[in-house]
Amino acid sequence: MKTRAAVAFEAGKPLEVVEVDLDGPKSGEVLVEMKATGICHTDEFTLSGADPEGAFPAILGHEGAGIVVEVGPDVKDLKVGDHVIPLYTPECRECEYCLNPKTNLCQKIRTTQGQGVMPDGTSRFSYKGKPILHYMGCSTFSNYSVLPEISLAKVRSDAPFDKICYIGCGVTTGLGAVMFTAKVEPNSTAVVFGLGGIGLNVLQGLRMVGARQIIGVDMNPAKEAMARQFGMTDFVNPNDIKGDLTGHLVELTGGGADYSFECIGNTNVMRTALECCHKGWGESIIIGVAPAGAEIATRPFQLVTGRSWRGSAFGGARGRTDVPKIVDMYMEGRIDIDSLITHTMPLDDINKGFDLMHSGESIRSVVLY
Ligand code: NAD
Ligand code: AHE
Ligand code: ZN
Ligand code: ZN
Repeated sequence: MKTRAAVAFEAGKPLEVVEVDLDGPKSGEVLVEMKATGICHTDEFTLSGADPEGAFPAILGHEGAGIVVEVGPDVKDLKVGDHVIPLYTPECRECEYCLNPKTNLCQKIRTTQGQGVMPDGTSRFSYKGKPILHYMGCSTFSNYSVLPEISLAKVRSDAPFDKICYIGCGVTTGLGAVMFTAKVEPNSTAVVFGLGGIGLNVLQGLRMVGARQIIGVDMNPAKEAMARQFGMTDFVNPNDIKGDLTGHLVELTGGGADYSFECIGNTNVMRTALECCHKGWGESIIIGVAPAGAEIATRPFQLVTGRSWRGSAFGGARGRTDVPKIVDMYMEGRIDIDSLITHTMPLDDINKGFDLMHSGESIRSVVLY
């Protein structure tokens, strides 16, 4: 079939909306009509050329929601008409990783997914007879996309696509980092670095679990108002701090934070995030994705004295199990997604979504098909 898609032909160039060819689903695969997709900072990261796994031409996008329109042979748990959210972290429920409760990082198809192809090693997309690569197993910047069944969470059919697409990455990453990765206890103190599409969801996760002090750090003062609406109790703009930011945060938390979350992808900030944690027990969670070649540093003494450094991918969530529950949380009014979707646009204007991210004007832009 033909489908309209925003294609990343080259790193650092705007996307081009063209009609591409899409082959039907093979064994274990599903054809999805995408109804909406968010634009995450990670799409921008890959498009910029900073992603070691970035390969072109490709159809980016990993924060979608849509409807199953065709199932391939051997598909067990999905049928035509099901509403689904694509999962860049699949859940096969049988690999060594899925069977270990310590991780959500299903590895069943990770190698081929990272190469931009389906599990059989080929792409379903092509343009003018040449293959176009998939991205993060999702390619939600295409009106129609083919995904493995294990990369789709079935969700309730009364949830609005234009809001729940954000659960495909940002919402789950932020809430999950608090609930699944850090398992933050009530009455904790926390510092959140970067109050964008991820950090604001960390804030609402912290409020939900009953953290008592929630400090937000961002260089953009325009982020303060929205962050307060999402549970931030104190705002720190590093540019306003004379002297050492780490020391300031340690003082503000009365000795160091119980938890910190880095939601930027800046390795210098990652160091501050670790070192502002409380001696003896403070945990720092890295969420931000740093460019190829970047490395983190600290004095090992920081770890020897009881701080720990951890990372979180997709908030530690197991997609097919946890994503439908997060959709329920939204439908029950327990989390706010609507306020975070600051801009919507048709596919033809997708590059405006990237411009709004660069200028810091948007939290989330959502493309409506
Ligand atoms: P965003 O652009 O919406 O937000 C980033 C925020 O950081 C902005 O508000 C910006 O003003 C602020 N900022 C930038 N530099 C700063 C600095 N030095 N000090 C303080 N604030 C600073 O991005 P996002 O969509 O929220 O994504 C954040 C990061 O999380 C990205 O690196 C993205 O790739 C990553 N991410 C990771 C996962 C995961 O599973 N680990 C999932 C989604 C996104
Ligand atoms: N491809 C990059 C790493 C990118 C990365 O860390 N991705 C996160 C999700 S970001 C979503 O917005 C992730 O899930 N990582 C785990 C994984 O298996 O990719 C690189 O550095 O090579
Ligand atoms: Zn993302
Ligand atoms: Zn698995």
